[in-house]
Amino acid sequence: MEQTPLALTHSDIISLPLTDASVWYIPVLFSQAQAEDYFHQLALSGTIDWRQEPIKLFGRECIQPRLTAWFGDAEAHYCYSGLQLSPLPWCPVLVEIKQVVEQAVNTSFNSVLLNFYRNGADSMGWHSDDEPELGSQPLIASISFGAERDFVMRHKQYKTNGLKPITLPLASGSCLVMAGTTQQCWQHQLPKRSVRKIPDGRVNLTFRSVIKF
Ligand SMILES: O=C(O)CCC(=O)C(=O)O
Ligand SMILES: [Mn+2]
Repeated sequence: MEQTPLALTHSDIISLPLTDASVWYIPVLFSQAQAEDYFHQLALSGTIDWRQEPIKLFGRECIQPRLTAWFGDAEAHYCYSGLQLSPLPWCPVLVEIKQVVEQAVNTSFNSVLLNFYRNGADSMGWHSDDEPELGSQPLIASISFGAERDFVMRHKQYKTNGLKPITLPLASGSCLVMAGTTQQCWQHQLPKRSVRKIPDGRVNLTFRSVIKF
């Protein structure tokens, strides 16, 4: 098996052959029953105080097309799309998920950004997770529970280097790891889809480590 930063217990790691990026996909980190249970706990049980934050996009104030929540160690402050986020303290369900993820990817995290896409109409636009507080080569582990959604990646120089965007359908219970130069050289998005095609919700958790300045 190719050298990865991940724990070697996962025989089903798919390494994506991308130029200027280190990306791995673990289709089944959580069983379907666990993933369904976590989706219910996070999205439907009232455990998470979901917010729909206003953000600044190209100088204009907009409402995010999804719900979010930010948890982490007390010092893990984060600035994201012009929002200054102070983390909520870890709750038991997130600690439980974090332990599984940390063991699988052999890395510890001090924060997690939660996104709740209520159906296909909710989305996230093109961006890189390249905020200075994540460091220059962050390792980000992204967990999905609920409806499968397409995750699309494009190289920042795709217009001139001929590299094609790639689309990864992220399954419920899966883990996508982005590391190395991925955030420097690539962007990603979660495009909008029709509600008829995707009537159900999806919760995404991106575990990150904020450098404490
Ligand atoms: O929902 C996803 O899979 C992507 C989330 C993401 O890119 C982010 O939180 O920065
Ligand atoms: Mn991102």
